[in-house]
Amino acid sequence: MPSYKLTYFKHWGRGGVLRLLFAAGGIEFEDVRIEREQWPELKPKTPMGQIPILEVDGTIICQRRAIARFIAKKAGLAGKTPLEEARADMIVDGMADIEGKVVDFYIEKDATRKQEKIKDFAEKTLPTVLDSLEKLASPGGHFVGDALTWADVDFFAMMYFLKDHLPSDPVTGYVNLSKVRDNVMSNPGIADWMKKETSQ
Ligand SMILES: N[C@@H](CCC(=O)N[C@@H](CS)C(=O)NCC(=O)O)C(=O)O
Repeated sequence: MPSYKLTYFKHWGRGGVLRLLFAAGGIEFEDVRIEREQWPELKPKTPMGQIPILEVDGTIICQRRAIARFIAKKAGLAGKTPLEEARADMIVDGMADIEGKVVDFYIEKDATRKQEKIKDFAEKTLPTVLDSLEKLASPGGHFVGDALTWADVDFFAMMYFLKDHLPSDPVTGYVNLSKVRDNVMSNPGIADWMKKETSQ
């Protein structure tokens, strides 16, 4: 059994989905959550000067989606065929398209500008993506086939983050997407993990 050491900041951000994927697969890992003050010392030791990083038996990989795809494969959540894998990638890459705007409002320091950016994101950017995703999700609540994949978990993780930063829950009113979220939450490993995460 390889050893896995995941390093990220304490908050949800780009690391939340990775922790969830380990939990969904019942895979043990070392969950290292660093303080901001520790970052300058660690940065030069990372492959691309960024976290999250995952150390697998001494080899370090970075880039959130590469790490997530790797864990998904280990957890049996990458899709059952090459076509299913491509479809899961498609959903994840579709959500990656809006990440730049999320980061943009998240790091905005000016309070007025921040609110303007959030409003624009919540009213224009996000609905366009969610309308597409609603059509891509099945009525049973999966993006790929009829079983949980990392695409569902990635969607859940993004919505979990956004719920805390937008004026209202972005998934309200989307029937299929609400089911995707419910399905992710009813995975036993994720349900346990979220209980721990929200009690911290
Ligand atoms: N494309 C990278 C982006 C990683 C990234 O920007 N990480 C941020 C934290 S969320 C970081 O390392 N910031 C500190 C820095 O760049 O010095 C990924 O998806 O992993």
